[in-house]
Amino acid sequence: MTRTAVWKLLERMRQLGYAVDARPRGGYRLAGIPDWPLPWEVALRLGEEESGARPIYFYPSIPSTNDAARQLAEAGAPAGTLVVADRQTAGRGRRGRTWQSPPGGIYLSVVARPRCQPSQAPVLALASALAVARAVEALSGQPAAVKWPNDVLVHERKLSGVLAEVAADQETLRWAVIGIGLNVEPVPAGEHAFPRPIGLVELGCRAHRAAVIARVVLELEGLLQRLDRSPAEAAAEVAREIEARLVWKGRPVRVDTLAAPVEGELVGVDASGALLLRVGTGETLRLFAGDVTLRARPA
Ligand code: BT5
Repeated sequence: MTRTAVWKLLERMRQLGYAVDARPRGGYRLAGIPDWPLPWEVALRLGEEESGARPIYFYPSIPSTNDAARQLAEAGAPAGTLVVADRQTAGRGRRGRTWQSPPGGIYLSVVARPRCQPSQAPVLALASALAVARAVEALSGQPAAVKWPNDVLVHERKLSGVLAEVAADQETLRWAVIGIGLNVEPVPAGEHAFPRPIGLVELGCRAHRAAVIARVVLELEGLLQRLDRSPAEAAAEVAREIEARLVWKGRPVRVDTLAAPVEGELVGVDASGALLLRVGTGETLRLFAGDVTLRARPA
């Protein structure tokens, strides 16, 4: 390469936030990488340095990574396609709720093409929450809990939320998009009165966002592969591991379902991803969607 070509590349790197020291007759030294989870930084940590191993899109700002990933999935993007953003302007939770997405957080969506049937979608959401919990535990050294179906909590405060969306034709799942939001810095207070969200920084985890994203994706894809290969065993494993981390297990809760709220004792989850709730009649209900809140124990 000519000197000018090298110089041009270094300028481009500096523009992207890389710090490069230059010493006359000595050469160049990489002195620092930008804080952004740029695609090649994520690929490097996935062990996929070869460019194009999987499509990774990075946006400094985007309405919602899930919306972008859904469009890509619909247009035929391969499984593993990743959409990452520094911030979202219209981050979504479940049931039309908002996901606060300030700059510097972790917002990612993965396109998956699981072989399971649409009825097995709930287990995908649970597997995704488990993947986040495992990654957080590995990176922070602290136990993570899961609030069914999709919240990852540490110290009973919400660190991460998962939004799993699927498209199906009759008996087959065309695609799934797994969206994960993970707080780095504390999220500005506002619509969250209780429990106050928590961020990775507060857990003492200062890993680069690209490393966190790679770890979450590797855990997630490991679980998805196992679900493809041996669905029954993998689903049972997911349920077991979720149960071990399940908040409010054995406690009286209320579940707001799309229909009426139901109250009972939270028994656990099963291999289809359903929440098991023992109600007053002694019967155990299986619930596939809803929001769980803790009830005060009756006096
Ligand atoms: C979720 O919904 O927890 C799923 C959040 C998924 C977000 C990711 S980010 C990447 C991808 N792109 C998207 O547009 N979405 C996904 P839900 O269980 O409905 O919880 C939403 C509730 O969590 C809100 O109503 C708030 O109370 C609370 N919340 C909002 N932002 C939060 C944050 N940053 N940290 C903790 N809690 C938050």
